[in-house]
Amino acid sequence: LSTCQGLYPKDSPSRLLKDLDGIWHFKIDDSLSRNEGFDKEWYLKPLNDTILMPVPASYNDITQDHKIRDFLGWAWYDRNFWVPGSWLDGKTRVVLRFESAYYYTIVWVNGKQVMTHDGGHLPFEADIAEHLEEGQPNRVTVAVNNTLTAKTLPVGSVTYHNGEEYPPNYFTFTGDFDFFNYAGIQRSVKLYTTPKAYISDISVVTELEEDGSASVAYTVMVGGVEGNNEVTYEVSLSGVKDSGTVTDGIAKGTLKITNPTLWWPWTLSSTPGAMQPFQVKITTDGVTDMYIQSVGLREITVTEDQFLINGKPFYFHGIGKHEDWDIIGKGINDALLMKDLNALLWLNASAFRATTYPFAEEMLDLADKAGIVVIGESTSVGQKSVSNFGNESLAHHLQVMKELINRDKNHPSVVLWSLANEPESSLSVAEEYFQTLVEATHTLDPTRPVSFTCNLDYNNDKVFKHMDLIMLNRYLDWYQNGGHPEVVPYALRYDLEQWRKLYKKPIMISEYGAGTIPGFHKDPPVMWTEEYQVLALSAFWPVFDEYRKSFLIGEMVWSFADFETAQSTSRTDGNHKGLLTRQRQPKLAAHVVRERFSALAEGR
Ligand code: GCB
Repeated sequence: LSTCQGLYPKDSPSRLLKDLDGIWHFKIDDSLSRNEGFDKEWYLKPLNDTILMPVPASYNDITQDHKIRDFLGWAWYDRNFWVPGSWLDGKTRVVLRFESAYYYTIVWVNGKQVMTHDGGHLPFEADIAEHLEEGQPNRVTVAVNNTLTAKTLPVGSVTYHNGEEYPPNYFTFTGDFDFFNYAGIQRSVKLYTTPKAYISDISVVTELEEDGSASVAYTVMVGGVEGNNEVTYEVSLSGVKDSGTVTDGIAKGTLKITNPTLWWPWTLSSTPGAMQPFQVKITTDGVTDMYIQSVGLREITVTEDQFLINGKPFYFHGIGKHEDWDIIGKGINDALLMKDLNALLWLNASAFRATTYPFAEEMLDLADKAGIVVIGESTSVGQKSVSNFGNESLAHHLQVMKELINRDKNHPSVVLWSLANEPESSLSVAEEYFQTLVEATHTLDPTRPVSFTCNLDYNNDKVFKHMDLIMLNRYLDWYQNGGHPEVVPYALRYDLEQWRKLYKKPIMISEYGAGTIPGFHKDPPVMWTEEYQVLALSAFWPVFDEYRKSFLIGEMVWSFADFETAQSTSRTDGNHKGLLTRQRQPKLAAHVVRERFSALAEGR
C-alpha cells in the first residue's frame, strides 16, 4: 500500500477539487474484544448503528456521552460521495487526501483498503481512481485509533485493571504529555484530480547574494510518466521564467531575481509577509498539469549569538500555542484560526511555537501572509524512558520529520525545526538517537536550524551539543520556587551563564509561565491569580533585557490560551497558563505582555 504525501490540494486549470468535509456517520468500537469492526469487516458495508459526526473535528466533545469523550480505541467513520464520469476516463488521477487523522488510520473505498497512516497531525493521500464507480454513490470508510504506546509519538500507555474492585474490562490511559488526547478526523478531507503525469512536489530555496539579488533554486518532481514519454516544464516567479525537459522525474534550476521582494517578519519590515506565486507547468503528450505554489524569499542564518532573517537579527518574542478549542477540540475551523492569528497580532507577538505537533497548514498560510514566525515541532513529547528511544521510535521519528519537512518546506514563516519537547536528554541512548535525527533533519532540510526544547539543567543534558541552538523551558516561579518570583533573576541568570559556558550557541527561553484562573484576584499576588501571572512573567524580563543584547534570541510565553488536558489533581479543567482564556479573551497578563511585545518590536 503506498501512502504518499502530495502538494496541498488546490484547483488549477488541470486540477479539480471536491470537499468531503461535512457530516459523516460515526461509531466507536467499544465491544468486549474492542476489535469487532475488523472481526466483522465493517468496511465491507455501510456502517450501522451510527451517530452523526462533523468532519473536521475531534469527536470527543461533540456529544453528551462521556464514553465518546474519553474513548480509546478504534473509532469508525463513513460517508458516500459521487464523482462525475469524466473523472473516470482512465487518464485522470483521483486523489483522496486527509490533512490529518489521529493517530493510526486505515481508509477503505468501496470496501477496498486504499491507505494507512501512522501518526497524527500530518497529511496522507492515495490515488483511488481504480476503486471508484460511475453512476452510483461511492463509500469511504475510515477506522482511526488513538491508542498510544511507548513507541508512538506522543508517548502513552494503557493499564488494565483486573479484580473485583474494578468494573469488567476496566483500563486507564495515561499520555505522557500535557494536552487532551483528542482524536478523529481532525482536519479536512478532500478529493482532487490531476492528469496521469502530474507535479508531485515543488520546493524552492532562496539564497541572497552580495549584489542584492536572490538565487532561487527550484526542484519540481513529476510522477506518473508512462514509458519514455518526453515531459517538458515551464516555471515562473516574479517575471523570471525557465523551461526545459524533465529528466528522471525531476526538473531543477535556479532563477536569478535581480530586485527580489523579500519575505520579512512584521517586526523587521513595514511590508511583511510578501508571498509570491511560483507557477509550475509540466506537459507530456499534449496534456499539461499546472500548480501554483506560494513562496516567500528569505534566508536564515544562525551565528554564535544571533538568529538572522535576511541578515537582520530576529528576536522571538512570542508564545507557545496549541490547536485547542471548545467543542471541536483539535479540529480545524477557518474562523477560529483567523481569531488566533488576530489575537497573536493584537499581542504583538513576533512568533509562535507550534507546540508538540505540526499545526494545520492553513495556519501556516496565515502566518506566512502576516509575517509571523513559526517554530515547527515534531510530534515527540513524553520520551522519558529508555524504552522510548529504540529503533522503532527512531524510525517513526525520522518518518515524522520527513513528512513534516516535506509538507512545510516552502513556508517562509517556518524558520526552525524543533525535534522534540522535553525528552529525557540526560540518557545516553537519547544522545545517539538525537544525533541521528539531527543529521537526518539537516540532510532533509539544510536551510533551517534544528533544536529541541529542554527542561533539564545544563549538567544533565547530553543532547544540545548536537543542536544549532538551545531552547529551554523554565518554570522558575511556578514548578520551582512557586509563589516566589523574587528568585527568578538569580536562578535565570545563573542558568543562562552555565549554558553559555558550555556552548557558544544562541539561547531561547522556549517556555515560561504561570497557571491563572481567570477572575481570581489577590493582592499581594498569590499563585493562580491574574496578578500572580503578571508578576511571574515580568520577573523574567530584566534578565531577558540584559541578555537579549548578547546571546538570548527569544522569550516565548507558555501559553497562548488555556487548553484542555487529561483530568488530574494538578489541572483544574485544563491547563490555565494561557494569556487568553480558552475562548480567547484576555487575562490581566495579556495586556502587560502586549505592552512589552510592542516595546520589543519597536526595538526599545
Ligand atoms: C511544560 C510542557 C508543556 C506543559 C507545560 C505546563 O514544560 O512543555 O507541554 O503544558 O510545561 O504547563 O506544565
